[in-house]
Amino acid sequence: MQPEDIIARAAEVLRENDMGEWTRASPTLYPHQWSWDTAFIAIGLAHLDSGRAAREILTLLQYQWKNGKIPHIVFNPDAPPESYFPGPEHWASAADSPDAPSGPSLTSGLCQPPVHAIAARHLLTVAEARGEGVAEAREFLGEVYPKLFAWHRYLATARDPESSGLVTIYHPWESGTDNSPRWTSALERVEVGEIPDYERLDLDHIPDPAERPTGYEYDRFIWLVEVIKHARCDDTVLYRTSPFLAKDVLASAILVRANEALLDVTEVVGAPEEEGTMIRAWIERGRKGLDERWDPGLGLCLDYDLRAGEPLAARTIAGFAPLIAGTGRAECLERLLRVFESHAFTGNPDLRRPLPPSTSPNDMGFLPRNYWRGPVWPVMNWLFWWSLERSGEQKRAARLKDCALGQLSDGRFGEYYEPFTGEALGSDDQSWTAAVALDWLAEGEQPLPTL
Ligand code: 2M8
Repeated sequence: MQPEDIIARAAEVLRENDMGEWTRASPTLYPHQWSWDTAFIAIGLAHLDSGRAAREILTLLQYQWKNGKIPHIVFNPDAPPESYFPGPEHWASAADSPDAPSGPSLTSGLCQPPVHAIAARHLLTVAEARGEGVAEAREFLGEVYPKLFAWHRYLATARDPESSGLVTIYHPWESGTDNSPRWTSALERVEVGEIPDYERLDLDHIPDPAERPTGYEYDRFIWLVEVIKHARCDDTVLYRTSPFLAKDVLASAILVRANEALLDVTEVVGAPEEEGTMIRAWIERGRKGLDERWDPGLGLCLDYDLRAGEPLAARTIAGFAPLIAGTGRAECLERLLRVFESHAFTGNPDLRRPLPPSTSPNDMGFLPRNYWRGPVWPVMNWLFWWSLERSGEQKRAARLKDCALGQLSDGRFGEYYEPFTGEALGSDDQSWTAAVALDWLAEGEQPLPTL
């Protein structure tokens, strides 16, 4: 496929998944609105229709919880019954939380990595570059700023009562990298209580169950949902009771960058000076927190299990968190780049393309076809490309982008890809895959379609 065909197909995928004011994450496997998918989708949509991109984010924010939390799923009331588990019925009791948005129960009680401010800021960058819609983009930022500020404050307080600079999660789904070996030992320590009978509806939408998490993992996922519902999603209670309590370095790194984006927004919207001061402090604290989780032996940054009181050793893409955060320590960045390009990651000679596998082939938990345990994720390629550009690594960023686009020239817009063969896995026509392809290609010579 040539770039113009990739653009046309990517726009078609987003059109097919367009539900009016929001976009489903994929046609059948994920018929609802997901939090961090929304942010990436808006980054792509910005090139096709800036107003629609803004509405994508605004729709999600309508369901923001009173404490600032942006829920990880907003359920589509029109999704076919039995299309996704756990669906809205399963989360219904989360609506009992005093922090839940009023109205019918339409959200989960979890959250996901905070890419939203990066996406919101991106809308203005795209408008400025195109010389079109700048006033509307500024107006949009004025509307979302207080909501994004409340979201980041929630993460900096309720999700970090230790003021460590690192975000605490109660469930692997909150990390977005659900069954990654990052969480294996913490999940092993979870003793599963009584869980309702459930059916794995996800397995109906993919050709091979080996591409999805195992039953062992799902039992733990579902048990943790029970624990969270039982605590009425109360952060203070969960700090006491959740058997899974971990500091997530990837979400924390994204938060550092999102805070930088939010700081830019404070200038655009003329936010109170003390809010800018708070955001600056969060950025500094985040970088320091990541520094403290650096493992010199592995040359990676490690998550931390608060329950066990120990680091969670695994070689996964999350280990490159300081690269994403743009950490101040030069020697750490150099070492990270060496590890990134070593046999353990993109330098593995057996890879179809030098793209980062979600888990290193040298990690014990590596499985090349299984979800976050090995496959390459286009959306993560985008995050690394974007981070490398911001770290002044233009050449490396360009190489990564070319290889990532080469992978997408199969036109399938896979959710993830087998790293050795390049086969598309999981869902086809995944919205965030199409969105990042559009963002990569939008600056080229090719004319862009409208949505
Ligand atoms: C995957 O997660 C959902 C649960 O949230 C699932 O497997 O059912 C993850 O890849 C997550 O990061 C992503 O946001 C979601 C939708 O694309 O799918």
